[in-house]
Amino acid sequence: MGKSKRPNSFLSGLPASVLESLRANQPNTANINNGQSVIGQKRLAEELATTPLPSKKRKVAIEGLLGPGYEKYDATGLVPFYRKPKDVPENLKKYFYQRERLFSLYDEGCLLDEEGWYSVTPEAIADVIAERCRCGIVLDAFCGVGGNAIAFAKTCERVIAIDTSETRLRLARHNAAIYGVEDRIEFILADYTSFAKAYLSLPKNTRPKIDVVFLSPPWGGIDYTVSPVKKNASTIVDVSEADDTDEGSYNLDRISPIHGKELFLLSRRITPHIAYFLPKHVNLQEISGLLPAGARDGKAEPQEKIEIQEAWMGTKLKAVTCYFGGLVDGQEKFHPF
Ligand code: MGP
Repeated sequence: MGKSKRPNSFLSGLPASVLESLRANQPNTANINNGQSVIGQKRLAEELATTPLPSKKRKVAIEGLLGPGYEKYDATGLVPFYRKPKDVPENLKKYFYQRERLFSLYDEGCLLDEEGWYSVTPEAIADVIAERCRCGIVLDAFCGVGGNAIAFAKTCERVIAIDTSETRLRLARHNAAIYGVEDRIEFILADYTSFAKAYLSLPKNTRPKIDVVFLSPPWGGIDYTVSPVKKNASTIVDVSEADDTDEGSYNLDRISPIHGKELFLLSRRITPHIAYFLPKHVNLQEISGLLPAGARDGKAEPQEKIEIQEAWMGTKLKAVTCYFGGLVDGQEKFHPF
């Protein structure tokens, strides 16, 4: 995989018309890397100003977790930083006990909001994915609190990290600063589908190149393993042990913000090199159906394979990553970077 030259800013490489179109679709579209250009920063400051003033004691407790020199990245106070199980809400306790698997540097002050706690990719898994995706520019379409973006920053020259939540982007940048990689990541507050459509509206030769797209979308909340069976909507089946032949396997229509197949097809127009992070019981027939029929049934050249990598932690299967294009071992020659 060739490394591309590191650009100053991905957003600034886009023409004004695309930025306009992004803003029209998502009023908060902004690059949050540079303090001056943060559209949401003023609003955030106003929100903070309306919250009750902390007591003296509390003030000491929420002093910047990042320490002096890092104030502009510090998101201390946006969400609680838990040190002891007794302070953690009941619904988050099981994730808190795994905190050092999520971020090995958790104790240095990593911050997660509720969605982050249950959906961040554990660091060891994120590192494996990032190694496979080693390239020039990787786009992390659903950055969340930054688990994958931080891992990509260790293997790729540049990371474009997109999320619709300003809070989560700030937490991601804070966490990236703890890992010392914040300057390799460009955090963009936007809706990925609007972003992708605006990007694709550019003439091909003027688009800043994106080598790899990583998709780790919302799966439908913490109950993603519990699926209503379609033929009997009143029956709930626990599918945590299901395989892809079970009627309870996870279907791509449960992904948000758009159907998982549509999300994939949109991303494939950006690059053939896609890594798609999905539930352990995802319906593999559906995954195979993501490729055009000719490419998978021997009727067209080149044949394309999909590689499914299981992500285990100890004895537990956590999720799978589906690789496409040149990310599949042995397929680089059909899909050069
Ligand atoms: P889990 O099944 O909720 O956790 O998520 P665990 O600890 O295996 O649960 P248990 O009840 O079986 O013990 C497993 C992993 O899936 C998490 O660590 C996340 O990396 C990932 N994950 C979970 N959710 C709900 C999401 C999601 O909505 N989106 C994405 N992208 N990843 C998720």
